[in-house]
Amino acid sequence: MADYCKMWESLGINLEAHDQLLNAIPPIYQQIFLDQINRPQAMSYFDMVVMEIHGLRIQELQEHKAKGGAVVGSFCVYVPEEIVLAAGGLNVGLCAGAEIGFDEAEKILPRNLCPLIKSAFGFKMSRVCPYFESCDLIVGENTCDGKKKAWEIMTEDVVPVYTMDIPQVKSEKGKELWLDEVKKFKEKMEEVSGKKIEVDELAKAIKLVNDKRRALQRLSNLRKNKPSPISGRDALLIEEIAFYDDNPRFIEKVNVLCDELEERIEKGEGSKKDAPRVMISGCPMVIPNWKLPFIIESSGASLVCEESCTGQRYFEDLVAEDGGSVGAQLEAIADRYLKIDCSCFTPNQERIDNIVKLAKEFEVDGVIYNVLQFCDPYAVEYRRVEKALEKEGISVLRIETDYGQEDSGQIKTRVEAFVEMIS
Ligand code: BJ8
Repeated sequence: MADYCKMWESLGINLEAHDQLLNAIPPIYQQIFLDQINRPQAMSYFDMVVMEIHGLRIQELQEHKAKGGAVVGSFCVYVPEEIVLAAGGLNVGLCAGAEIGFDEAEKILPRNLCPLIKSAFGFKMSRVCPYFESCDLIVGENTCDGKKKAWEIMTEDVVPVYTMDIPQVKSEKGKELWLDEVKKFKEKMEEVSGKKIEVDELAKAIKLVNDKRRALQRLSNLRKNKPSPISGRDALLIEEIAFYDDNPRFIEKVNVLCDELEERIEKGEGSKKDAPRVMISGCPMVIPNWKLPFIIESSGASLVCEESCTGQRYFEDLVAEDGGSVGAQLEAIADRYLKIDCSCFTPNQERIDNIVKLAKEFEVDGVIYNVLQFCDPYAVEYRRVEKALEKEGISVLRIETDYGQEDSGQIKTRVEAFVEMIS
């Protein structure tokens, strides 16, 4: 990696702690990703992105800022990136998937809190995330209770957060509220960027983000083949990278990969033909939280789909591209985003139906339901998911875990037994 120390220093990064973080990734990455046999060659681009995770992309963000562009950090797929782009900004996902800085975070947050939230605080408070330090605006959202209260604390004690109010019910009133929030967010982005959002810029941004989602849909659809031409952990990695990579380059590289995967399908290459097919459903898995996918695949299953915000929920719906005015485009954006079936909504029958639909489409033999510790919405919704899958004769295993490795052995034992049962 090039020497980025000066850049990190200028961002106020704690270099010592940051070195520890960066040194921890290569051995894990080697074991989980690089040691796989017969990987698609086009994965080399995504390997480079991970190796340069705090280097090249951060440099690009600084160059963008030097030209007057804003960088916006967010924690949820509900934040409309089209609006950020149309204001000349770049959006980066700030969710964090490691236990870094938990000691710091636990000074102001309860210990018994979802690790995703604690990790976001930990990365900021221990000054090890150059994405966080590059942001001109941090956008939170009122989704689960943990997050909505955490943004209050973050604003008071750490860094100001602009919070979007997400309705809890998809009623007519809920839709109105959400459209209003989308309009307010447009105004906020105009204020941050000093640039008025015009119809042409917004149309381009909608098309660009749709193209990114189309590329991810293409990748996802190829995994319906038997055998899947790509491992689940590689596909998940790409879904994670979608949250911060340069959009045009990412789209091109995903499509190059898909071309290669189509050739592999013709040759019958991919995961073991007789491996049971598994879908993960539930909480997001953000870099570098690869624990569960790795356990599933090293237990002999083929992971073929992620019903998650780092997965289908991020790319399955597109924004209509035919809006002829900013008002119509904002409505189209609001419509598309309100289709996201996060478990924070009630009622949430769409998600239950979608899980069953995906399980059938991907012809899975079983579903592994992934709950991050202390995540009430996904933990409680499990009951309805389990009943719906059982009705269809699809087996499901619920795993509740955090970002630590202490429970890996126990999870592996349970996953192995499940994989054997569905084989
Ligand atoms: S749209 S899933 S990205 S809120 S895991 S912090 S729900 S306690 S991340 Fe999410 Fe948006 Fe919903 Fe998706 Fe809370 Fe659960 Fe933690 Fe979560």
